[in-house]
Amino acid sequence: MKKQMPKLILLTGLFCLLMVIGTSSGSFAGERKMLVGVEIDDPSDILKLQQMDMDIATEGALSPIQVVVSDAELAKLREEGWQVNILIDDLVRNFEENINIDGNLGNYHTYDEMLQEMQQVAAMYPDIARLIDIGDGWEKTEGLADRDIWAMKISDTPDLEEPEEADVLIVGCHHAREIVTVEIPLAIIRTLTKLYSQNPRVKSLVDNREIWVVPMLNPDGHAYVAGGNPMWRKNRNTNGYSNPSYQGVDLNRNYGFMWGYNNSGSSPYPWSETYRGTAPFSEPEAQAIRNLAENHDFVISLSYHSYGRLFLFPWGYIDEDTEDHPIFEKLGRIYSRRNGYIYGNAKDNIIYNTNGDFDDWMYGEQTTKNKVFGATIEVGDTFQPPQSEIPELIRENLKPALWMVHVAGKGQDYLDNVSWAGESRAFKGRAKSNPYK
Ligand code: 0X9
Ligand code: CA
Ligand code: CA
Ligand code: ZN
Repeated sequence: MKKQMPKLILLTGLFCLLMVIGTSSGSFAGERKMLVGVEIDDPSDILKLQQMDMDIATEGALSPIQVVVSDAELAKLREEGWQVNILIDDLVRNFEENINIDGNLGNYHTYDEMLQEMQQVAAMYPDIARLIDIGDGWEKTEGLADRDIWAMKISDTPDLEEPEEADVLIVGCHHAREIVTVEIPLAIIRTLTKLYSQNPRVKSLVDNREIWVVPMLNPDGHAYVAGGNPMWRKNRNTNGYSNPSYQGVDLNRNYGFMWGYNNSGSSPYPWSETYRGTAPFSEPEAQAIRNLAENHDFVISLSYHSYGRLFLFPWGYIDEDTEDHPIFEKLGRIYSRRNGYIYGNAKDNIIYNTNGDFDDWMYGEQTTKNKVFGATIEVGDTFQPPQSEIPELIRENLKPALWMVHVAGKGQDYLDNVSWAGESRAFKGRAKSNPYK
């Protein structure tokens, strides 16, 4: 007995030491992250921030730019002469107090809550809804967790592929921390199924389209956020590292069109928030979308992100318009006519350049599949809105999303003759190519 005491103390001591090392070596476990506003004088300052590998939280070129920083990054910005204001001084504490109030994300859906709701909908509306497993999160491919990527197909005769019905794809949560982007696709699922028997317009959409809704493309990242890492963006691929600062691939940089075109629109380095992965479609989550898109004839796709109140479309990789620019602009005008979201592309300076993103591949890849009018919607205007704001954010995006589903089956003639009656007074419309003029 006497001999064992010191051993136990020694072991306990060693254990405590390991605990300390364990938390302090992880970049964020113990480290404070802040949300700050950085004043800029010119849109080119955004490129400078990108080159410093800053974690930019807002889009647009309007000052101030919101950035997620550690203490060291804040010091560096100030040293280099940037004007910086702290907006949220501890994002983890803010998350636990305002978002994760009950340990299961409050009214936001966790992965389990989402799956449960999708299972209920599929069971209640078997004539028009099919729940389909379209792939695995990275952790499942490694046997580390058991999360799947779930799609709901909504259409009449949902087991049949009906070529005369236009296909539409709606995806949420490429980025783990953008948790409100799970809620909008889920609301679309609820609306289409619940109102099918009561609302003739909804019935007509469901009967005449094949609508695929994937509320959570990044289930592992989302679970990591729910577990108390509110600023996690990427998937949970370890990239072969045990240090969390080197982990994760940005799923919205992993698509195979102009992948890695340059190093400002995506990063070759695993520690970056915009790490593009080792190869195009290296990640199982992006592969799931590739397989789905190559096996269906999507006409329009909507990818939900947050935040910025924007409707974005290609190109992302260069500052140029696509051949179909007039069509994209019309889609943007329709989407935003009531909610006042601003529409445009990287050339319009409302968004920084990206390469390997979902929209560019959806539209640009035209050999393994047809071209798809891929748009990204940046929901709302705060990073993780309090749960009380979820209904309003759903409301301002629900009808616009259903209009897109409608338009997908209508073709050019419809777009040429669409009526703009009822356009919002708050309508801000097309982005000015230089927001400073
Ligand atoms: O950086 C991104 O992936 C998106 N912004 S976010 O803050 N949610 O991360 C923007 C994607 C832009 N895509 C296009 N311009 N098509
Ligand atoms: Ca919840
Ligand atoms: Ca059908
Ligand atoms: Zn995003």
